[in-house]
Amino acid sequence: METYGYRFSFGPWNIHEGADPFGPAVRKPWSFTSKLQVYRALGYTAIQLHDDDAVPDLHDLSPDGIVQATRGLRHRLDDEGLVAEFVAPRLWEHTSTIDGAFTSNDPLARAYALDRAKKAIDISQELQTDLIVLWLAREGTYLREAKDARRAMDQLVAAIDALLAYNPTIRIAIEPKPNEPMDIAYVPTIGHGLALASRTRDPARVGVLLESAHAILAGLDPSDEIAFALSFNKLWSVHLNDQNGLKYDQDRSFGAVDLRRAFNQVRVLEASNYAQIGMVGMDVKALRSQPEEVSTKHLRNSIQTFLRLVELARSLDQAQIAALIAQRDYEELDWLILDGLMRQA
Ligand code: XUL
Ligand code: MN
Repeated sequence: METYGYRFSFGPWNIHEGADPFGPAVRKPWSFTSKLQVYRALGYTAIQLHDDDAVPDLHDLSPDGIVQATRGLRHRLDDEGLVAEFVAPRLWEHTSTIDGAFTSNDPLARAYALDRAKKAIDISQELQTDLIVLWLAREGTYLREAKDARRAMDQLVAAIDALLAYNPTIRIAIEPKPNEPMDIAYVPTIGHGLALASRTRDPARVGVLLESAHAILAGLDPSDEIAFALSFNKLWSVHLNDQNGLKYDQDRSFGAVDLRRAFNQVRVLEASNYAQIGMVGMDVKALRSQPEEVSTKHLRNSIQTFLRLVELARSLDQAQIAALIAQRDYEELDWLILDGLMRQA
């Protein structure tokens, strides 16, 4: 497969059983091993991992036990020809983090979150990746008056500082999301992520991961969010996918809802040579209706759409576009893009 220099990744949670808040799983679970076995065939060379994707029983293991278990995983990744892109502490499922992790009102919960994030860093070191992703899932409120939003920012900075101090080489990418599971999240956009980064002890080691659906849920255009992060040299990963309006987080295949919006994300990544900067993660989920034996097609579709849009971006006549912009003939430019998208179809 010609990938034009791009490297693609996804996480084991992107092959899933179809459970939603209103109904149970509808597909048989795949073993972790069987997931690893489909990566290369689908065109993916890297895996994204939560800490407990890497070491499922991390709560029961000593620090040494975690290192041993991670080493075993690294051999399995080597065998499949895969590298780890990042490790993300899963700070939203444990009972300790019901009311938040780093911003919980309970000091014991905050200590749990910090300890767990340090374990994720230990795992990342064994997997030979320096990237830690923080999706601050429960850092926000259901009820405004229940927390102090200003204090929450200080708590987030203190937590990130503690992680940066724990390991002098890791980089932390914040993945913003405006809502879900919380009603209102404290770090909803790339701008918030970067502002937070600037307050830490080592801003050069704190960047962002942009997820298309999260930007759309915030009412923003994902390609502008990507460009904003790129302009600060802070786009360290992406979760490309798609989203039909301001609904629940859908994680649709990349480009499935709005092909032009997808094209613009690719166009902006292309213009900054992102292939040399980071990997292209696909945070996509199969529709619940999809039968089990064909439940990885969303991963195939996302990569194919991305690559077709790279071809379109590279085929456009930049001199012609510059001339149309100079003439302010944006209708003709509109047609050039629409025509290109329809030809790709
Ligand atoms: C949540 C989300 C997660 C993170 C991984 O909406 O996008 O998949 O990306 O923890
Ligand atoms: Mn994501």
